[in-house]
Amino acid sequence: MQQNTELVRALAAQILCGTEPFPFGICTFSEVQSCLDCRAAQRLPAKAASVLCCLFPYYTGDWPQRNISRYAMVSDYHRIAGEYLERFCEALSAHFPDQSFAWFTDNSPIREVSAAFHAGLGRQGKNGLLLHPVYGSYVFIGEVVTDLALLSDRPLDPPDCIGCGKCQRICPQGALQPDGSIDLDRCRSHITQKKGDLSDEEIAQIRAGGLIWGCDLCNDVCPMNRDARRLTPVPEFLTSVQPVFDEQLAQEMLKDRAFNYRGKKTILRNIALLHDGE
Ligand code: B12
Ligand code: SF4
Ligand code: SF4
Repeated sequence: MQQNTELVRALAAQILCGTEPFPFGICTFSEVQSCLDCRAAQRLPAKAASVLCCLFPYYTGDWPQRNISRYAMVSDYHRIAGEYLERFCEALSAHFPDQSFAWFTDNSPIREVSAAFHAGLGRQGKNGLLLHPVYGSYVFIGEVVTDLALLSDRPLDPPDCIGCGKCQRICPQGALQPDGSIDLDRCRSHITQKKGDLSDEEIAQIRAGGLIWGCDLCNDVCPMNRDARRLTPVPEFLTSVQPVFDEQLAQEMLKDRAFNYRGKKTILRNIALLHDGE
C-alpha cells in the first residue's frame, strides 16, 4: 500500500501542477459524507476505497471593478479542473490497469468540503467553505474516487476558522445558520443562479450585490483569507480573467464560464436587472 500511495502522490505532483503543485491529499471513501446526487453516484467505482482530493486555487487579484464573483471571472472550473483530473485518471489507469478511477468536481456524489477536510487540505469555516492554510477559501475542489486502497492523510489541526463570525454577520440576509447549514432562499449566490422569474425581494438582492453571478462576501470578509490572497498557480485561470461582463461578452464567453450550466437566459436576466436598476 505504501508503494502504491507514493506512486499516486508522484503522479499527482507531476500532473496536478501549474506554476507550483496544486494542494493534494488522500482520504478513505468511508470517511466522506453521504451521496448528494444520485445520477453522479452511478459513476462511482463499485468498491470505492479512496478519494484523491485536489484543490484548484482561483484567486487572480483584487479586481474591485468586477461585476461578477471571483469564481466566475475565470474559465469554467468544471472544464479546467476536469481536464487536469482526466489526465490524472489516464495516468493512474496506465499504472493500475485493474483498478477503476472516476473524477468529479462540483457535480459530485460526495460533499467535497468534507472530502478535502478528511484529506488534510484544510478545515470548514462557519461560512461552510473549506479554508486552506495557504490559499484560504479561494479554492475549487475536485476529486478522483477509486477502488485502489491507499494510505490516508490526516485532517489538519485546528484552527483555520477562528470563529469570529464575520462571515455570518456580513451575509446580507443571514443565510449562514449557527449549525453551519445554509438557508438557500436567503443566499445571494443561490438567487443569482435561480431560473425564471424572481420575486421583488430577490431582484432587490441582486441589485444590492451588484454582481451578475455569485456572491463573494463571506469569502472576502474572512480573516483567514487576508494573508491567503496568493495568486492561483493554475495558468488557465490567470490567463482567462474577465472581470466585467455585458450582454455581448456574456453570450460570446458563455461556453467558457461557470454560469453556462444555467443557460443564456439566466445570466442575461441578471445583467438586465443590474442595468435597469442603474
Ligand atoms: C449546492 C452548492 C451550492 C449552493 C448551496 C451551498 C451550501 N453550502 O449548501 C449555493 C448555490 C448557495 C452555493 C454557493 C456557493 N458555492 Co457551492 N456548492 C454546492 C455543492 C454543489 C453542493 C454543496 C451541498 O449541497 N452540500 C450539502 C449540504 C448539506 O452541506 P453543507 O451546507 O455544508 O451542510 C453541512 C454542514 O453544515 C456540515 N458540517 C459538518 N461539520 C461541520 C463543521 C463546521 C465548522 C461547519 C460550518 C459545518 C459542518 O453539516 C451539514 C450537513 O452535512 C458543492 C460541491 C459539492 N459536491 O460538495 C459546491 C461548493 C461547496 N461550492 C463552492 C463555491 C466556490 C461556492 C461559492 C463561494 C460561489 C460564489 N462565489 O458564489 C458560494 C458560497 C456560498 C456558501 N457560503 O456556501 C465550492 C466551495 C469551495 C470551498 N473552498 O469550500 C464547492 C465545493 C464547489 C467546488 N467543487 O469547488 N453552492
Ligand atoms: S455567498 Fe453571500 S449570500 Fe450566500 S452565504 Fe455567503 S455572504 Fe451570504
Ligand atoms: S469569517 Fe471568521 S467565522 Fe467565518 S469562516 Fe472566516 S474565520 Fe471562520
